[in-house]
Amino acid sequence: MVTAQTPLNLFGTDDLVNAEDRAIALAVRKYVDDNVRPHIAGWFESATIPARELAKELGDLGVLGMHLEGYGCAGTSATAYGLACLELEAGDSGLRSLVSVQGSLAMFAIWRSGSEEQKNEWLPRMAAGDAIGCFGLTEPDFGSNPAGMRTSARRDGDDWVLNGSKMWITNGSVADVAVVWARTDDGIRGFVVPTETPGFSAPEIKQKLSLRASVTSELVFEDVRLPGSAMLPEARGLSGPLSCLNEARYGIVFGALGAARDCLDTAIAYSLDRMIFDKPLAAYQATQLKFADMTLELGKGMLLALHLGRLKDAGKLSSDQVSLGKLNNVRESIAIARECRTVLGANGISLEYPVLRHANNLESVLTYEGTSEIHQLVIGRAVTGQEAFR
Ligand code: TGC
Ligand code: FAD
Repeated sequence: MVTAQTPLNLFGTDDLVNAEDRAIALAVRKYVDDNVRPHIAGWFESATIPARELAKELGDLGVLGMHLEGYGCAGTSATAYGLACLELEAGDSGLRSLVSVQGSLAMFAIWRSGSEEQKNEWLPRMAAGDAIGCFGLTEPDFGSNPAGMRTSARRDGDDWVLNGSKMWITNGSVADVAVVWARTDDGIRGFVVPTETPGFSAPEIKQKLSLRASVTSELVFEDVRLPGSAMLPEARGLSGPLSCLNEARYGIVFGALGAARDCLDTAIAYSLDRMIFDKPLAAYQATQLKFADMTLELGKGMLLALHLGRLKDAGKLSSDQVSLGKLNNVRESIAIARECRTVLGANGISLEYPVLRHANNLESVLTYEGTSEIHQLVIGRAVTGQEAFR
């Protein structure tokens, strides 16, 4: 009998992370274990989350916009941010989504492209979790191809008037501020929209079978009048929103592995307890072959994530490289989650265990922030020089 070790311990990936980043990851893991795990199945089942309370707690934990500098943000390494995403998603993809959208999309857009006035008004409150943000890019008819967006902002004197709608927007109905991308006479521009502005509404999307512990909404703009100062001055064209997506996709490279790790840990523990034909399920070769293959994919994904983290910390990470990580790690994580579900048999379909919840969540993760096919096409373009999107 040998002493068992976890899949990631076998890979020794902890040794690739410095003490400071590891301590941050452990603090996030403890927060998730103490404050999320006891409630998550109930939140998922009822499709309700205490978003405001969670945002405040996550602000206190220091993970909102944690890799940004200044304006109340923690200014950690990119690797620490990735590891935090991993630990949050080990709890639930919905929790990581809340943090991704807040920090990597809404806050990052303002941090990178906003005026000093916009940064000072929103970033400290968002970092503290006192204000929630959302990011409106996708429209009902334009998801993978945001260049076709129809939402428009037209000048009226010094003001802007916004009309149109966005679809599938995380945090939409609970947000205090929406970063909205719209077509103008000057191309695609971003706008900082306080959600209390007349003409703004955000009906929640119901009946989701995935990311149930996350608020997803439509955004509707009916003659939403904004001051001239609402536009993000430094974001011009589609590269404005796409640059924000790189940040959130990077978090998902790590995050998805958290869900996979939780599934694999759960399945291994279950198989050790579950007696089948008079011996533990873990002691059958067919089971161990599954675990060996899943361990390899989890570990390889972690090595890729840490490599991309190092590149990002060195300021060298390209958007094509982010696509490598997003495609591989989400695709492998959902495969791991589904395989782990088989190990649990009928118990695998119950919310008593996290496995099918993670698998269902990963269906959204596979689709948002660029579908797998879009990332395949990005990688295809990188290695052939030929565009195949259109
Ligand atoms: P294309 O002509 O390639 O590019 C237009 C301009 O953008 C630049 N660019 C990028 N810049 C930064 N980062 C990137 N990743 C970039 N990709 C392209 C490009 O250089 C160009 O700049 P310029 O200055 O020359 O104008 O654009 P395209 O229309 O051909 O589209 C390319 C494509 C298909 C890759 C892009 O549209 C795409 O990524 N589509 C997927 C859309 C997507 O991912 N949507 C996500 C919405 S947000 C979300 O899902 C949040 S869920 C979060 C959660 O809950 O966790
Ligand atoms: P489509 O673009 O219609 O794609 C349908 C299928 O066609 C996919 O399989 C796709 O890969 C494939 N396809 C597309 N183009 C090609 C091509 N050129 N070649 C071959 N196949 C192709 N968006 C936001 O802006 N903000 C958010 O906060 C946000 N949160 C989300 C939360 C959830 C839970 C979900 C599910 C989505 C969220 N989204 C958000 C939207 C998400 O980004 C889009 O769903 C995604 O970009 C895909 O767009 P679509 O759903 O319109 O699919």
